[in-house]
Amino acid sequence: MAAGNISSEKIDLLVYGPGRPIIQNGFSDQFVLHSAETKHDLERLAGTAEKIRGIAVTYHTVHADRSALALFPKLEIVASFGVGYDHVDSAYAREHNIVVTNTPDVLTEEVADVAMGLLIATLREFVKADRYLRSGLWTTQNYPLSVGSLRDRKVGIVGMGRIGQAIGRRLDASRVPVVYHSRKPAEGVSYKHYPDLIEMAKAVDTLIVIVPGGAATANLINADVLKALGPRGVVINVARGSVVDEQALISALKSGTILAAGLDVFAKEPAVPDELRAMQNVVLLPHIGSASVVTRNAMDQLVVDNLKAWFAGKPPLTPVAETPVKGR
Ligand code: NAP
Ligand code: 8YV
Repeated sequence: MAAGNISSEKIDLLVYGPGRPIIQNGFSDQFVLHSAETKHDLERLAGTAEKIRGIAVTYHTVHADRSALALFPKLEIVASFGVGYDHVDSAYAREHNIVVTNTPDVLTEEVADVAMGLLIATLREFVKADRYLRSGLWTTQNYPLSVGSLRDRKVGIVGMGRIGQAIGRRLDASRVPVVYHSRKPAEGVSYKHYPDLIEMAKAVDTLIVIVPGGAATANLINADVLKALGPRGVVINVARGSVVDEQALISALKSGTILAAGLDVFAKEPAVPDELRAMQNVVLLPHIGSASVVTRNAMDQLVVDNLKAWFAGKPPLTPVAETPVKGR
């Protein structure tokens, strides 16, 4: 990767995706900011594209794929908002000496809170119970006992990285036994590691999915995994919709192959299949894992800080594994 420009020359940046005030207001007048909300808008940039040296990708539904990145011959850095960057072509970036950064750590505890909340809401039927109260039914009869409970569960976490470990800490505090699946054992983690996901699914009754999206994890949670999980099975997905075979999940929920699911992410966001929306044994959230003001502000600021560091000739703060920065 070439060193960033530290002269007084203006630096052209592109904000690609929805506008985010902390990012848009985060730069001095040494920078010239351009914007494109969608991939279609990139075509409008015409001559400007040739000047762009840094891009802030501000949402995971905006695709910074090969054809998009190829429009920017002088591109040095793509600073992506969010820890997951499956929507950014990091292989293209690596081939073209472009550094990619993401926003790890600042959202870890927030997302783990949502995973834990979603698990409890799914097991103890919070959303259904809320609807019951609002409809006035409580005045005639107490809400039925929930079939699900955290008390008799064993959880298999799929992905034992930063967020997986933070979820594990919450389950430890709730005295719920934890095991995990990942390709290799996680350093410093004492839970039992299952290199084979089906074996783990057979050994537990609850899966919490928190791996990256992308080709390597596409449909990782498939019909065989759901069958192995069994009729008490609960799936919580806070990773990416692509990680769970959505049709297989719908079938498993309908047939009683598994008991219930709590989903923060979907295959084709913001579209959610009608079949899921009609089910009573699911809790559905609109991808809100990190979506609090405090955490989103911290993520925005990390996007800004990565770009500023790079153009001050310093190493970026949080480069992704595919584009490590050497010798800055
Ligand atoms: P991380 O620290 O990089 O952890 C990723 C974990 O997944 C590691 O344990 C890794 O272990 C495992 N993994 C990766 N590829 C795998 C594969 N093919 N099969 C099995 N395990 C695999 O990432 P993180 O910070 O915890 O974030 C995880 C993901 O959560 C993000 O990439 C993002 O997609 C999602 N997320 C969602 C929200 C939300 O709003 N719902 C918010 C934040 C993050 P190995 O490499 O050993 O396999
Ligand atoms: C964000 C996320 O909502 O960090 C991630 O990987 O999924 C969420 O925190 C999303 O990335 C916003 O683009």
